[in-house]
Amino acid sequence: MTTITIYSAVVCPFAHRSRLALLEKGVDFDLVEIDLQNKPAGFTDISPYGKVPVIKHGEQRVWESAIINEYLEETFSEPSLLPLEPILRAQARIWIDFANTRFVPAYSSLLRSSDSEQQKAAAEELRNHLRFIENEALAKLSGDGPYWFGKSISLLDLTYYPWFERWTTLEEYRSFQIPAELTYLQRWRQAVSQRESVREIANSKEFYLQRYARFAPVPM
Ligand SMILES: N[C@@H](CCC(=O)N[C@@H](CS)C(=O)NCC(=O)O)C(=O)O
Repeated sequence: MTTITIYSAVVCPFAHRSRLALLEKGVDFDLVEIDLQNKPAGFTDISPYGKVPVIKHGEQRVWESAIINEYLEETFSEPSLLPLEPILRAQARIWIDFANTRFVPAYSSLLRSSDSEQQKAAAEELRNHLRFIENEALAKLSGDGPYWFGKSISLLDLTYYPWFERWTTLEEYRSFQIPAELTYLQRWRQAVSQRESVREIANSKEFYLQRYARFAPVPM
């Protein structure tokens, strides 16, 4: 069987998404850890944008974490990580897009900005995004189960969780907590953190605090 190789960096939340998808699918894969500060010569032959994650599957390459995860979903159909109904698949893609275009940029801007006004604006935006996820996604889609789509884990959970594993960096460097009243979100985070796949590759709070300190400048 053609094996998959994933080029990853342990610090990278995007690569984390695709490693989780591989683990949830139970696919055999080889992991190549890339030092992003000192990329191997010729890395762009593998990863045209020079970023992780990228996967090699036989002669083929796929990059961009959300696209990789959909490729894995289509290539390894069991266990399925997307709902079957077209409207729910559309919902899944809407929320994956929300992660990439709104949630992650607000998160990064809060952590990375050195300007206290920008941080304030990013914190407000991120808080609104969390409320929106609580009310428009989890409250409506998760029903009786703890995951995004209820009782079964899906690509949605894997798409967002890496940023929640790193939340300690926002708590420590930006005093930004997930509001306690967002109870669906708290339940979701707890349930995903207990998945075998998640636990298998989880890193400690100390690890993230140490590795992310340089991305979190002190406000000017
Ligand atoms: N949109 C990309 C983002 C990937 C990304 O930004 N990866 C970062 C690490 S978290 C990277 O490889 N940075 C190296 C660089 O830009 O030189 C995805 O979803 O895969």
